[in-house]
Amino acid sequence: MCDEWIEENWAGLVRHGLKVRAWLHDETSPFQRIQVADTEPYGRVLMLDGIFQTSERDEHYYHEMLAHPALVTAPEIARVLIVGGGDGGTARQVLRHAEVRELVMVEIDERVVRVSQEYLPGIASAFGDARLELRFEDGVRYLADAPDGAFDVIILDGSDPVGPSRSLFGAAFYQQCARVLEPAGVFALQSESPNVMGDLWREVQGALRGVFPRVHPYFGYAPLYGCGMWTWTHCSRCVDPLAVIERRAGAVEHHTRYYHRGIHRGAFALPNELRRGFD
Ligand code: SPD
Repeated sequence: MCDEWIEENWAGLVRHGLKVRAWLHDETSPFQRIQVADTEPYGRVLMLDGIFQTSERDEHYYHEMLAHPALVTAPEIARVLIVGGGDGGTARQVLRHAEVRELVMVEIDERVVRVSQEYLPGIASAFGDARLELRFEDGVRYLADAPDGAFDVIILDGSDPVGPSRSLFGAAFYQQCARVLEPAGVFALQSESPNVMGDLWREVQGALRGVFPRVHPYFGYAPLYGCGMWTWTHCSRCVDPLAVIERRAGAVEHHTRYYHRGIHRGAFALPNELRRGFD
């Protein structure tokens, strides 16, 4: 048994450590450092540039909450785009929906996908799905070149604003997402935690509100990210995030470990200290 810890240090403010059973992988790709460790509490864990991304034991909280609220509320879900998401967990959830006919996933770093396939095969299990087109390129450039209204749903699954994810934060990028989204579509993104990262959280919400008429943050767990409480945000021109398409939600609930319609409704109830700015 090795007596080591893998630790995330968030902006010099929070340290979150996991007891390591074994180190499995460590490389530096052209974009970032990629590490995988087998840990006591969460099984295998993927870390990018020192930031925890996903783990075998808690990935479902994050990936199910990122994917399904958008996919059970958007009027159409035939054409879906994921920006980021190299571990494959979000793609796996999106592809649970039979109505998805085409999923384009744009990940800048091919090594994240390959390392995930090797060490996290349960999370990276959907890469063989015939509906998936995997592109290794910069999401910012991909969106800049994409035609207006090309996707029914766009999902942004990036890291914190460090390394290659930095350009996926801010009004300029959200504006491109809005343009490439079908007018009645839904854009969903991971939007950090109001705990500890309060300034970043408010910045992201403010930028989204400058671009989309409807912006609804929602809450859940992401134990691996140290702050416990995590948020995602449902953005659109006109879609009510509580108007769930029952048929779709009912079908996906057979597969999910965390997400269901009750969780969906509760997640959009904002804590008092945050909801005031959203009235
Ligand atoms: N604090 C880390 C946030 C990382 C969010 N994205 C994780 C990618 C999982 N597919």
